[in-house]
Amino acid sequence: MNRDNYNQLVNKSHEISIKWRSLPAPQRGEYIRKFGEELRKQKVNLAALITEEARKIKTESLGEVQEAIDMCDFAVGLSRQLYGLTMPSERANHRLQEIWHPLGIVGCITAFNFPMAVFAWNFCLAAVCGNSIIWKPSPRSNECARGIKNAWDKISDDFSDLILILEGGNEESVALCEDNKISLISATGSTQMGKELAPIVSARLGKLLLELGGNNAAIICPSADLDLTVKGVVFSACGTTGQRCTSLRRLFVHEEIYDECVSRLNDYVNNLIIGCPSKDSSQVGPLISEESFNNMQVILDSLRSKDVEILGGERLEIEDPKEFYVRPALVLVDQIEDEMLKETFAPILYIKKFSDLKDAISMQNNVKQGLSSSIFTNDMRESELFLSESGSDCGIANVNIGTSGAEIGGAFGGEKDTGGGRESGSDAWKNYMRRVTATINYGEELPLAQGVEFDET
Ligand code: UN1
Repeated sequence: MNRDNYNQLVNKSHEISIKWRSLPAPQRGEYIRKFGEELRKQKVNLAALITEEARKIKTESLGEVQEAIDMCDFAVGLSRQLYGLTMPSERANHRLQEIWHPLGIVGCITAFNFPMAVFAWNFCLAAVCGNSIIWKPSPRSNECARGIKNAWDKISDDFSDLILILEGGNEESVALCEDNKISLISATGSTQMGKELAPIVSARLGKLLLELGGNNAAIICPSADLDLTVKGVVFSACGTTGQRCTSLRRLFVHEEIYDECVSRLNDYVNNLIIGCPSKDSSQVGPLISEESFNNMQVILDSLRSKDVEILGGERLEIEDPKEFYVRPALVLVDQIEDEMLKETFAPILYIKKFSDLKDAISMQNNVKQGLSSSIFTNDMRESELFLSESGSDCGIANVNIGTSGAEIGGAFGGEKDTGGGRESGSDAWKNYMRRVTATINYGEELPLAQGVEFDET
């Protein structure tokens, strides 16, 4: 990495952040509104870049650009809602107030699988909150990053530098993490990546927002509507070729409906149209790389060596021989296997029978990660238990929908090895600001808090 270039980039980002933060927030929102309009105009072309680089099927690529547009709309509204609380003071003629200010520069590290939406989660909030952003995209997503930057440059007048891209790999990520001038590091990727980067940021007491690995589970109860359940499960497990952090990896099915569920899931998976992601008909595209394919096969081989039953999982030699198409694997386990406890970024779905819902919830929670979870049931007692403090320990808990495909309006993220961060909707904007608690005395006396006396003698 060229240090001079890096320093110049950070200086530019700092300079623009000073100009940008002095604009009233609703004016910042106006820029984001225009950015959203530009993304709408370019939606089809931007989606084509995602399909090109991330190999996502068309409808999912369009959905990802839509997610970025939705974030813009959300942030425009937010630009008039960066509220601070006013609290009653214990002292006469005093007022306590919270004021929110921008942080400065946000460093944003994103992964290959959501090359635009996750950036939009971060940028839209960071920008309305008054920050500039330096974006280190995945080395596999540089064209997507450039596409987004071009859209911003078209509408941003003098504020083009609000988005600066730092292309590269681990070295560039580490440089951002080490740099005191980067107030917040928001990083999306594997748990391993998070564990490497977090100590660097923490050593300088920098702020961190982590969205790391998941090992998401769903529970199917006897009362579930199996038509919607099967569709929800297959989309979550096989959609995006199992390469979402929210992808479904583990399924617990009640014994009463186990055989029927497995047979219907297997039929659905066998009928999936697996093929070139730019074809309208394709439902599942290839894996991102040979390495991903090999990782998947290592896990399946290890299960086979223990005589675990696997349906599918093989490579499909269709169309371009350089692409790695696979049939999603359904792995029927009698007991919890070690392989199930890891996140393999590929379409492998472990299926296990249960008889007691509490056991299913405990198996679901008994992994290091804590991102997303679902229950399929029409029994209110079961769904409420799942959502209660004794239920799912994840940041996302769904009823009668799969684990993936969250809307932007809610806070997105998870617990434990998932990193604890919350991005996107709700009050995630607070991560991108610093809070000032102001106590204002508008009286003529100086009473001290807690009744402390300090009188002249
Ligand atoms: C990710 O895979 O890093 O909920 C993000 C979802 C998408 C975002 C996934 N909206 O599946």
